[in-house]
Amino acid sequence: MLRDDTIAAISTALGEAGIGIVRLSGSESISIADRVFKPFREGSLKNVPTHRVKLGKVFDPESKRIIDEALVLVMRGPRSFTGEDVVEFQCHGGIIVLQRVLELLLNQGARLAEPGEFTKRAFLNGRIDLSQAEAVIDVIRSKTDLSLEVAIDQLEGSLSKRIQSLRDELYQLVTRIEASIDFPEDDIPEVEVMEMADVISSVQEQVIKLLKTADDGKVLREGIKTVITGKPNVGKSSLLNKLLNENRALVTDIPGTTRDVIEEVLNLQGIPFRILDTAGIRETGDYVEQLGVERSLKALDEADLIVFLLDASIPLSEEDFQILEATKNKKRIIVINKLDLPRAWEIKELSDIGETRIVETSLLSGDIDPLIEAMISFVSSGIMRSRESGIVTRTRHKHALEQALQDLKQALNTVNEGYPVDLVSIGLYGALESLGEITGETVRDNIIEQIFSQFCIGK
Ligand SMILES: Nc1nc2c(ncn2[C@@H]2O[C@H](COP(=O)(O)OP(=O)(O)OP(=O)(O)O)[C@@H](O)[C@H]2O)c(=O)[nH]1
Ligand SMILES: [Mg+2]
Repeated sequence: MLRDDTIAAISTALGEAGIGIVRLSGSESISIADRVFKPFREGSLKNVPTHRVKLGKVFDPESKRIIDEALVLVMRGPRSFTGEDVVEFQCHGGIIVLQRVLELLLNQGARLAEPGEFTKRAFLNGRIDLSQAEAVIDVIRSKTDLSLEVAIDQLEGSLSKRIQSLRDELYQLVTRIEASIDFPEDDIPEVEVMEMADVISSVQEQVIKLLKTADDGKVLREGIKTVITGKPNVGKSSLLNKLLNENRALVTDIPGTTRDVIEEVLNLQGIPFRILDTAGIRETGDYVEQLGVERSLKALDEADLIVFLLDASIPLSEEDFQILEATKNKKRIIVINKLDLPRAWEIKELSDIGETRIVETSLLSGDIDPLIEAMISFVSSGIMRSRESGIVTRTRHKHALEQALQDLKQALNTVNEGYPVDLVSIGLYGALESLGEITGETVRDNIIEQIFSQFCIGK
């Protein structure tokens, strides 16, 4: 694909709004923009200094019809987001207006941008590295203040800097090893075995430290998948509604009310919880309900946290024990509900629940603060810790760090076993390459394609 052609896209969300932005990037940006724009005051976009705004009319050069009034912002490369000449049209925020302006630019020779292509160019032109490009998506998709904070941190280069400094340490070591191999007669002292081992284990420790943050990082980026489960009619949908403080899901006294999975995001002290209300689990002859139950079971399987509801007012049943068994290896909180009604069983009848937290409440008349507290304590301590030391949020980064760790272990082994130093450098090169995948120095093209395809058009 050509990299110096000029791309265009609508960069704001499509819908009615005060303003909407159409963006151009590439060597022809300014001349293309100039052909469809007439400033109210004299002059043309071609001689506008960089980072200046002009107010004027956007018009169709063929029909001479005016399409909109707009503010046009010119940012000349390399001092722009993409590193190329960029022009932004700040138009009125209507769908048709923006589409007409975009069409004009395409007619004048721009090409419609692919999803994420602006950010991709920023990466390819060295304005940001790959982990920063990924952070751009994370900023856009942040679900809570805390997720945003971590994403901005990464965009500012916190992860890149840490990875870069680890790579620097390894590079220096490799260079010295190679020098001692290449020029033995030049009297460069062989790198001391102890010193090599020190450097490698220090890098190794830092990689381990980063890896430890990965689970919390994933939570902040993707949210904690929290599945509300239990047999029919125990109050699952009532709980969802109470957590959200709105009547999101249907609640009736008919068992089997919820058929499909309902998902909503809930922000608890900055931690995003993706709450899933599911169909009550039971054997059923109803085909549609059966499909719902299958979805519930699948959700249980993928859950990070399970909130398992039991009805205190009716005796425990076979279904309750089956769900108890099915969730025993998962992180879970048991909620005993309907305590406003006479109690039909006692907690001790729930044999073998291990460490599971139990919360007792009435969703009809009680409060759910103890449950919320249990949900937060399930995650927050780790997250608070890792905020201080930078944080790994992506599975891709986690895998690269794990690979680097393997290579470092191997390198350390060869040192300790007294193998020739050139064998040590093989492990070090492996680690360098794995770490470089995070920042994008050594990453394969298909991975880059895959990363940018997750973006929306116009970003
Ligand atoms: N008395 C009493 N009734 C409750 C309580 N919580 C929920 N209910 C009632 O129990 C019935 C079932 O509530 P839902 O929230 O629909 O139960 P569910 O688990 O989602 O049921 P399914 O979707 O059928 O699996 C409704 O009539 C609720 O009003 C409670 O704490 N006390
Ligand atoms: Mg329900």
